[in-house]
Amino acid sequence: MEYARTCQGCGAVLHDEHPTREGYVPPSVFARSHDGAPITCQRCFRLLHYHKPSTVVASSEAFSTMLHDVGQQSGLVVHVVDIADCEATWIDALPRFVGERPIVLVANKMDVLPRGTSLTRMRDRVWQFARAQSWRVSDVHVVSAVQRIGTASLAQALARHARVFFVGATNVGKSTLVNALTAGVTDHRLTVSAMPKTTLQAVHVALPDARTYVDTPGIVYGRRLIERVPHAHVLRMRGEMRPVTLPLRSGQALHIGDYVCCEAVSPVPSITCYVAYTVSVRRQKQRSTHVAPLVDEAHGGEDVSWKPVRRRVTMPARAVIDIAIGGLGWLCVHADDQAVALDVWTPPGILVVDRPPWIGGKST
Ligand SMILES: Nc1nc2c(ncn2[C@@H]2O[C@H](COP(=O)(O)OP(=O)(O)OP(=O)(O)O)[C@@H](O)[C@H]2O)c(=O)[nH]1
Ligand SMILES: [Mg+2]
Repeated sequence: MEYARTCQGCGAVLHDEHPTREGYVPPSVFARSHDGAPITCQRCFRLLHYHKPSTVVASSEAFSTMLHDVGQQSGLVVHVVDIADCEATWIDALPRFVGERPIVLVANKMDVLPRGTSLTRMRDRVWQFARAQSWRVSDVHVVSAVQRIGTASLAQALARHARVFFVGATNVGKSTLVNALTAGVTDHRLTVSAMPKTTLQAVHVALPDARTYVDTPGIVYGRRLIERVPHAHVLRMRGEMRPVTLPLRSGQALHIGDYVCCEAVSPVPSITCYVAYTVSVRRQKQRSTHVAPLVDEAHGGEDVSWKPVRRRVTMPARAVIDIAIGGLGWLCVHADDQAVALDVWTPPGILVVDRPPWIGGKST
C-alpha cells in the first residue's frame, strides 16, 4: 500500500512494502504514528543513528528536472557551495533554469578554513568567481551552518521572501543550513549526513510566518573525491584545514591522503596544502603507484583496478597559483625566479583547476 506522505528528513514518498526502496518505513512504525505526525524513513533513521552510507544512485536527469521545477516557481534561489570546494560544487547550469532572477550565493563550511582567514577576502573571492562566470548574483554570504556563524544575518536577508529554494551540489550542507536557519522556529528536522546523496526529494519546511524554505537534493557530479571514495575515507577528508608547506626537489612526490599525488617535474620552491588536518601529507623520493579503492557505483562495490590520471600544471617565474582538487581542498604553489612544472595525479574524473590564490599569495 502506498502512502501519500513523505519523509520529513529526505522527502522520499513513504511506503511499507519494499525495504530496499527509498522511503521505506516498517509497518509497525506506521501503525504507531498518528495522522499527520512527521515520520522519518528507515534510511534516514539509519543515516542519523548508525551513520550508514546511502545506497541511492542519483541521476543528473532527476536533478535537471528538479532545477526546472524550481525555475518554474516563484521564489528566491539560494545557491549553496562549499567554500573549500567552490569550483567543484558550482552548478554551472543554474542560471539557465533560473532565468533573469538574481541568485543569492551562500559559501558554507567557513569553519574548515584555517584560523585567521579573512572572511571579507573569501567573500570577495566568491564574488569574483561568480562574476567570471557572468552570473547575476544579488548577494554573497560566507557562513558556517554547523557553527551557526553568519546564519542570523542570512536569515534576516531571506526574511522578506515568501519562498526560498536552497540548491547546490550534494554534501555542501543545504539541509544543515536550513536546519540552522529554522532552529527554534519549527520542529522540522531535515536529515543530514556526512555521506553524499542524503536528501532525495524537495522538502518544504513551513515557517510560522507562512513562509517556506525548500531544501532540495544535491547533484552528484562525481568530480569530488568525497563522491567517489569509500565511507571511511570521506570521514577523513572533513575537518579544519591546517596548512602544511613544503618544497619539492625535481622528481619528488607529495602524497596527499590516499588518492592524490603531486610530482615535481622541476624544483617547486613551496607548496602549501590546504586540506583537512586528518588528511596525511607525505613527501617521498618518488611517486608510489599504490592506489586505494574507489566506490564502483555501477556494481555497488569497490574498484581497486583504476589508474590515476595526470594533469600537468605549469607556471611562470614568480607566479603564485592555487590548484583546487575536487573534494580535497587546494594547493597553493609559489614559483621563485624559475618557471615551475608539476604533475597532479588523481582518480579519473576528479576536477583539478588552477586559479588565483585564495589565501596564500598577494591579494588581487
Ligand atoms: N564543517 C562543516 N561541516 C558542515 C557544515 N554544514 C554542513 N556540514 C556537514 O556537511 C555534511 C553534509 O551536510 P548535509 O546538510 O547533509 O548536505 P546536503 O547539501 O544537504 O547534502 P545532500 O542532501 O546530499 O544534497 C554533513 O556531515 C554536515 O555535518 C558547516 O558549516 N561546517
Ligand atoms: Mg540534504
